[in-house]
Amino acid sequence: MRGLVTLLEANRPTVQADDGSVYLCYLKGRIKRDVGRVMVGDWVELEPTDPGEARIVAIQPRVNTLVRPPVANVSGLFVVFTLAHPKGSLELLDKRLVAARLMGLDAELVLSKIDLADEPAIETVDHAYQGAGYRVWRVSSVEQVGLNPLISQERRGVWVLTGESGAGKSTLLNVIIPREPAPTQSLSRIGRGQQTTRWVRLYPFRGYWLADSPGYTALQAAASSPQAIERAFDEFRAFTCRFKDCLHGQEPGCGVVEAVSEARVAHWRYHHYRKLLIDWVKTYETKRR
Ligand SMILES: Nc1nc2c(ncn2[C@@H]2O[C@H](COP(=O)(O)OP(=O)(O)O)[C@@H](O)[C@H]2O)c(=O)[nH]1
Ligand SMILES: [Mg+2]
Ligand SMILES: [Zn+2]
Repeated sequence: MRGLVTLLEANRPTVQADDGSVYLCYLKGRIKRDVGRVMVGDWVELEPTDPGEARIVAIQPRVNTLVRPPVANVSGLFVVFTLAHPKGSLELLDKRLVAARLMGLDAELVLSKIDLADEPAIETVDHAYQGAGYRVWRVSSVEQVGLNPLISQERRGVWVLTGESGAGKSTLLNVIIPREPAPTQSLSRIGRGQQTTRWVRLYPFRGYWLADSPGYTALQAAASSPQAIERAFDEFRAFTCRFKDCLHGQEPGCGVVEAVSEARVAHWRYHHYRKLLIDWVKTYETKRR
């Protein structure tokens, strides 16, 4: 039978089979040698051995893998971002969104802790990212505001909560999936690189899977070209440049630069775009040397 690895605790995979039954599994022989470690998110073939136990006999090829948290076959990301307490970095946010795009993942923006943030600041960020083509959800997990629209949205596959430490990921998960609570960070510990969630675990949720991830999440994806970075900024599509391959720098007749000057594109998004391009060129030149 087929199943999904939902937890890998102390190297023993827990698998939920298609019929909903759950098995604590082990790997044996060739599979163990050839494939090595399974990952949370792997689709596997299993053979029940004892009640509640099964042997994994095959692992299906992975579509993609995240390293932090370690999850395979990811469909989408909730990028959790807070404007207050502690205020998140818009640059890190944009880097995450670009990395998601380069990996071909869906991404939705969760503006968290809206009970603590200024309304105009929330509005500015919400507007910018909706304009960039993202679904934006404004939530307060503590006051339980805005959660219904977020959870009612139809999704498929495995979705991972990502974002800076202290953004409110674990708190959000605790309110939308009632269960034994994932540990949240006391505010005094934020920023010390504390790992409060130990194992990645997938929870079945409204027709898809939600990953509870370790405290520190990161996305790494290298762009193959400057154009790949440019394409990750959807809001640029609305403007026309004189040159078809315009990268919106010093080129004459650039519609994007004009849009930035008219505040029709968020200035920080443009600024981060240019930084990513410059970083890309630096990396490229280092590699060529
Ligand atoms: N006021 C308020 N505090 C929140 C909210 N969500 C999370 N927090 C607090 O922010 C801190 C960090 O949250 P946590 O979920 O651990 O962040 P994580 O590192 O992203 O998992 C905790 O002290 C939470 O209680 C919220 O909606 N409103
Ligand atoms: Mg957490
Ligand atoms: Zn341009």
